Amino acid sequence: MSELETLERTLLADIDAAGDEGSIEAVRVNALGKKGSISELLKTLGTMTPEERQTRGAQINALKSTVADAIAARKSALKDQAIAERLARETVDISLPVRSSPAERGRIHPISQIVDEITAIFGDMGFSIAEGPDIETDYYNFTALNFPEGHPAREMHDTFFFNPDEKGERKVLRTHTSPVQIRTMEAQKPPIRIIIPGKTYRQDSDATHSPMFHQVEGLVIDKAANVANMRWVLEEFCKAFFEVDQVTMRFRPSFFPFTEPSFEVDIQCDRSGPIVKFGEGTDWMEILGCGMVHPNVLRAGGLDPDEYQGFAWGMGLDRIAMLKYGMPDLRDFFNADVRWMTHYGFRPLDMPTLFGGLSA
Ligand code: 2NL
Repeated sequence: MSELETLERTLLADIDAAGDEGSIEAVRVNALGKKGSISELLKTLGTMTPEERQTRGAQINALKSTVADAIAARKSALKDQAIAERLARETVDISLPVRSSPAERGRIHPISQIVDEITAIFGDMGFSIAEGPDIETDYYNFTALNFPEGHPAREMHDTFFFNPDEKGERKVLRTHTSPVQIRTMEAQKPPIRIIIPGKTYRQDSDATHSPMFHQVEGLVIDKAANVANMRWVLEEFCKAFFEVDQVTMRFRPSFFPFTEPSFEVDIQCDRSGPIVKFGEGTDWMEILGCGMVHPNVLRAGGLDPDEYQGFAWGMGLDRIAMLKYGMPDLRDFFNADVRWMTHYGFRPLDMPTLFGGLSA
């Protein structure tokens, strides 16, 4: 075997054996670099006779290009291999389940859900929401609402009183949301159409009473607002809220200091089965109280009873929520037990709307 053939075999074997881009570069420098084996051979061409140069020169150049091609091919193969390895190493398994977002896991409390539902219904009828403080003066909680000074009704509300201040005034935790109506009448001109959802407080605690509970009250004041308008508003509300096409309502005469006449309202239902059904059956269930706003209350709100009249109503939310969503004990509402919330809570992105369904 000629000396050139031996060199070619050795170099091609080195190229084959080079396992990464660093070793193939070393092979290239050894063969084709300034002092490489092939470069040294090319330098000998000058010492040859023209005939010798013709045959030997062609052989050396052929060797050079064979080796250069082999190096280039090996380099590109090594590069492809490196990319393939990196791609394999860095793959992401997109089929792995991701952790759910807070918006997926969080839950809306049934009371908040009920308030959102009621807001959607009355909002659709043109009502706005009014709010006020939980700590009230005796005036806004009682006097302005036609509870006479020293009247037993003030005690009947099982009121939480604060210690008297330096002027002897006793603040209270509001026993109903009605003070907000008085504040609204003082602040804005009729026509008034508002609902007031909020926390209320009375000294009472058992399976169906909590010392902090929730109410929604409503108030309409206009020049000719009347009992027929009130019936319509409350009937539309009940149909939308209980998600039935038909309800039968019963208005029984009652007494509240702030309305005259006053009514307690029952809706027809069927309680023979495991769940209460509305709009059918032979039972009645009390759901709210209402009436025409007492002239003294209009006066307290700065309105002339000879010019304006209005109607108002109030309902407890907690009992209604227990009923609508089948929750047996009111005290669980306020225990902040995440298992209870997971079971009874609502998904935050399922907002109640009249067109999309309230509690769907
Ligand atoms: C009930 C009954 C009611 C009102 C609340 C009201 C407020 C003003 C004037 C007149 Cl400022 N009335 N609110 C009227 C009738 C009944 O609540 O059983 N609530 C749980």
